[in-house]
Amino acid sequence: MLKELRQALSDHRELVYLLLRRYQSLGRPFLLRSDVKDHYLAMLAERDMEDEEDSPLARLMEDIQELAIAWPVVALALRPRVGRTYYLSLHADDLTLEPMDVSHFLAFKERLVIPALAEQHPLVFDIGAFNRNVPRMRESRSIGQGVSFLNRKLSSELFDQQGRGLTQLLRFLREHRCQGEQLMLNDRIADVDSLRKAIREAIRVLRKSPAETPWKAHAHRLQDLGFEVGWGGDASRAIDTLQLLSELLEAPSPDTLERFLARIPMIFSLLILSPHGFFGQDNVLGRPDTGGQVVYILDQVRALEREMRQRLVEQGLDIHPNILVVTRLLPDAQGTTCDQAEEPIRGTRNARILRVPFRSSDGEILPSWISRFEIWPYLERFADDAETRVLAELGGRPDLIVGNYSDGNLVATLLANRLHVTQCNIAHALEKTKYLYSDLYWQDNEPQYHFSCQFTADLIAMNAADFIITSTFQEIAGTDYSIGQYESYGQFTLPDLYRVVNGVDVFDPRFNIVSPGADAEVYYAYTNSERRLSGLHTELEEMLFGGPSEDARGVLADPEKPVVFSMARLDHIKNITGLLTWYAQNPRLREQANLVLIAGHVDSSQSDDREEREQIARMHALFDEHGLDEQVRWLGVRLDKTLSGELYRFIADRRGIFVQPALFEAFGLTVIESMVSGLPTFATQYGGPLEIIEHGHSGFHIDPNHGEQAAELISEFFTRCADEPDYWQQISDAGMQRVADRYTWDRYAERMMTLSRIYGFWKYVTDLERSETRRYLQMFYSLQYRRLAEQIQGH
Ligand code: UDP
Ligand code: LCN
Repeated sequence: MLKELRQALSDHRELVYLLLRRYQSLGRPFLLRSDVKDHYLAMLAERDMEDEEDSPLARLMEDIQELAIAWPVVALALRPRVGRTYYLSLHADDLTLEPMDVSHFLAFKERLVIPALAEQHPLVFDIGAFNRNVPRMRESRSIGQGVSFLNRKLSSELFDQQGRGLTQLLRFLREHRCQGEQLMLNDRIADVDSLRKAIREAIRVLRKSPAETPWKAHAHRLQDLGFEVGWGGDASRAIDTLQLLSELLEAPSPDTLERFLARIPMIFSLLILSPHGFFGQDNVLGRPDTGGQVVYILDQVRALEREMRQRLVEQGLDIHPNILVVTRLLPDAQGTTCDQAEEPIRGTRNARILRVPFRSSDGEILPSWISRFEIWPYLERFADDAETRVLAELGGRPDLIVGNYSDGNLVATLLANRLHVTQCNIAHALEKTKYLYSDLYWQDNEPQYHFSCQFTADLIAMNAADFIITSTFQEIAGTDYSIGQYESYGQFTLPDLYRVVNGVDVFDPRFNIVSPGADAEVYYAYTNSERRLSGLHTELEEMLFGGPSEDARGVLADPEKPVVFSMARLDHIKNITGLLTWYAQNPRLREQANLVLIAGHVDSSQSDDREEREQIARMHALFDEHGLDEQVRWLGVRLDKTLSGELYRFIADRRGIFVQPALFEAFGLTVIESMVSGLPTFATQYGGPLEIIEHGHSGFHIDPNHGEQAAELISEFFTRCADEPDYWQQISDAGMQRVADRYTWDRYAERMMTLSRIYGFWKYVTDLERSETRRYLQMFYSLQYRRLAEQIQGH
């Protein structure tokens, strides 16, 4: 490989040298993939040369993910395939190319940021040293399919270890209890051979009666044999479960193992953590820091409760699942319910939100909302208080703890550690890749964002989790061209703080892609006439096409035109102002369609968020500058779900479209909501929508950095719709189908419950081996995280 690259450099000496000079002349120490490639292609064009796609030089240029320049030395990060990066140094004078180890590469970058580093031998974080015995996947395509890999691994181990694996399984089956009652196996079965015999006997007993005979009818006899409740509600289900176990004892296969573990009643109570922000059921969407995460969790809880209940019934247990969502109590709740200590979750039997206040170091309760970037000093005390509250509420520990976002995942780590419970992380959005150079220039961002704390919390929580759920593949490992959100934690440095040579490995089997859905009660096809909420249409008509109103700007002069619709929080990253600019600057599109935007507030005095106020000012400036008041309607309102559900459909009735113009979108719930409603959807190519939508089939990708092209694509779509009457329908149908196939909460809940059992078993069999990792992470927490959190002012 290296030989080939050296040959390529020597074959193109002049070109490479001039190219390096060109990079240097840009005067920037770091260049991204796009800069490197653009200048390379420009140089070829200037010299009338073709890019020979398969030549070693072209491949090298294609693989460069990043360049760092300390002239005459250039350090290169090459990423030839997803999840694999290696480093080289290239000397511009003689074009010598040498491999560089990751630590040297990071040190090289550190010196470019801070030439006089105070600490020449910084703290190095290396989790790899602890993961030697953890099985790793090898193929990029396996990333995010951790559970399949683990099933293969576990099933072969059950067989391999001269019976040790099966004995572990037997012990595991004796572990299960609920409310003091023994489940599955009692200690009458001493070893695997007795288990085999007992299974045969139990099946014989159960077969004597009709399939639907309840377990209770045979409970005494089966208990004598060693079996407790949990195998199935009736004889047929119990026989089936016993046969699965028998198959496992005979010849374990990954599929049988998964099906068997999926049936074990292990999860009765669930703790979900989402500490920051306004977490409630009404009037919270669109507030700073609350958006998709709140929607996601509430829908998730409903789906999980259904799934948990169904599984318990099938296994013959009369137990109500218990789900708690623990969040922050906000005394200054601004008209929401966030000041209430407890709130039942609608659409569930027994799930509720518990709210625990943030307290400062002197024990004072924090009254007001603070941004997610400021909350780090409060989390440890929050975890302590939450623990007491949860234990009292559940009468014991939960069976699974699910963290959400960086803060929730850190609290989940603290609690799962103390309570010895399986931990699942959900990131929703990792901030690291959202902000360019947020690691290298962390010190510049520290006063505003405290990324040092957040990234430290992320590293700890990622490595502590038993399993991690992501919404997309790209969240873990990016694409061929861009690095994944988790992948970006693999190797990085916070100059003058610490260096990470192995932060997280995307080939780790703990990663699983389990995508969320859109609430099927609320978001469904515009064609579903029986369920349409036509009673809302007058209100929607007035909202979109009505006259002036205090929370709107713009009155649409021609309501007959189709609507280009977007709805999001008014954050910089959501780029609603970008969409307004593209529309404003494309006369053909302005002619073809109206633009309707639901975002933020029209009156900036109603916003207490600095970033939102900036965006509001920009919106007004664009309206003024481009004279948009007759073609654009901007609504500064927060819609409840029922209304927004009908709104998507209302716009679909009028052959409109939805646009998601974000600079980056981790997943994008609005994208699947609009698609399932039947709106042709145009969404950013940066992040989740790249996977959700198949370009040109179930919607379209747009590049938010090339707004004029995006506007052209949208305009082209309307032109084509005018020429081909079926075109709108075609894209609309394919979008609805895509969501039905891939993004549903039923599927999510089924996967999540299966994963929690398999990883629970995995944790059980590997627990001892992982104590070193736990200790390392605890040390990092105590010595690094706590210090950084304490430095945040005002706590
Ligand atoms: N949403 C809403 N009303 C609003 C603004 C947003 O119901 O006024 C909902 C929207 O329907 C979606 C969620 O908030 O369910 C936003 O989630 P998404 O994943 O698109 O973005 P996030 O805000 O999490 O970045
Ligand atoms: C956070 C985001 O930024 C969105 O992209 C996701 O859809 C949302 O959380 C739910 O996971």
